[in-house]
Amino acid sequence: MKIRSFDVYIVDLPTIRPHQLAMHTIVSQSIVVGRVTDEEGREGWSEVATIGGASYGESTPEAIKANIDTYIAPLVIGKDPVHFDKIMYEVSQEVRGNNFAKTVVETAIIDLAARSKGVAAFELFGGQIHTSLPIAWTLASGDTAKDIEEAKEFLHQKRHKIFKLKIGKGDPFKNVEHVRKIKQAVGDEARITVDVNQAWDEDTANYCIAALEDGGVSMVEQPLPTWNYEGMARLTARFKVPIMADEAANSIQDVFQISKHRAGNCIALKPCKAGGLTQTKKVAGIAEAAGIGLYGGTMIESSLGTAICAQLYATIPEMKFGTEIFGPLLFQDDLTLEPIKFENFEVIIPNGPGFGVEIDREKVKHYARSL
Ligand code: MUC
Ligand code: MG
Repeated sequence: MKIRSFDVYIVDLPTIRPHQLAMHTIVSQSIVVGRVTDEEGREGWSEVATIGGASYGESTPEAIKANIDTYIAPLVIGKDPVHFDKIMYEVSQEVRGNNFAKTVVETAIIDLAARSKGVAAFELFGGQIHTSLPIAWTLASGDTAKDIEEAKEFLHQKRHKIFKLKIGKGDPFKNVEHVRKIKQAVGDEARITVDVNQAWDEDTANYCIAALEDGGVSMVEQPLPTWNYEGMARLTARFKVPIMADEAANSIQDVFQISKHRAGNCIALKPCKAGGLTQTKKVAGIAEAAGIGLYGGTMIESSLGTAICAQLYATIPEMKFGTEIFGPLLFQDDLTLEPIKFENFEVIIPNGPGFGVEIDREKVKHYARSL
C-alpha cells in the first residue's frame, strides 16, 4: 500500500455570528483540507483551521497549501501510510517548522492508515480512554447582554457549563467588568474562563487578573505575549487562578521550558501547533510529567478537524480542564455527512474507521476556493 497523491483545498466556512478575538473577528473561517490517496484508490482526509490570515499566527492557509504542494507532498508519495511516524520524521529532516502544514499531512495519512486497517484512529494511539469529554463554549459576540443570554440558553439546553470569554480586544478594565457581570449572571451554575490572546502587558495583567480572580474566574489563558515566559512565570506564582499557556505552548521544547520555569500551570493542546498527533501526545506527556494541567484546545475546526482533535484527546488520561472543541457549533454548515454529537455538557468522541466521520465531497467542492 503506497501513497499515490496528496491534494490540498482551502475552504471558507461562514460562522453563525461574528466571533470576536483580540486580533480578528471571524465571520468566515479559512480551513485547509487535505486528501491523501493510495494506489488502491483509498482516501484519508484531514483538516486544520486558521484564524484571521496572518493575524493569529504565522501559518496562513495560502502558505500551508503552497508549502505542502511544493515541499511536503513530494516527500510522502510512494510511502506506506501505516508508517506515519517514520514518514513525518523524514519530512522533518527536510522541512523546518510549518507545523500546521505538517499536521494536515500527518493526520490525512493517519486517517488513511486507520481506514486501511478498519479501525478508529485512536486505536493507533493506544486506544480510547474517554468516550466523551467536557465541552466549553466561547462567548465572543462582543456584547454583555447577548453573551449572558447565550450562556443561559446553553445552560438550559445542557450544552455547556464552561464559558470562555475572549477579552483581548478593547479597554482591559471595561473587559474585566464585562466578565464579572457575566459571572454574576450565571453564578455557580457555570465556570467562566478568559482568553486574552497575548493582548496585555504585565502591569495590566497584574491589575486585571486580581480583579478577575476576585470576580470568580476559574482560568486565565495567554494573558501575555508568547515571548514573555518570565512574566507568565511571575503571574503563575502570584495568582491562585490557573494561568494557561496557549500561543506560547507549541513544540515539545516550548512545553518543557514552560514546565521547567512554571510559566503557566496548564496548557492548551492543539495538534496544529505541535505539528501533528504524535507530537501532541509527546507534549501531553511532558505536561503530565510536570504536573501541568491539560486542556483540549481548538482553532475552531469544522467537524472533520474536531473529530481529529477529539480522537486524540480521548487517548490522554487526564484532561483536567476539559475541552473547547465546539467548532462545528459555530458554523452555518459542515464538511462531513454526520455531525459531531454534543450531549449533556460533553462532546461525544466519534468512533468508526479513521477519525470516525465521512467527508462530504460536495460541501468541500462548494466551499473550496477556486485556485
Ligand atoms: C484560542 O486562542 O484559543 C479557541 C476558542 C476560541 O474562541 O478561539 C480559539 C483560539
Ligand atoms: Mg487561546
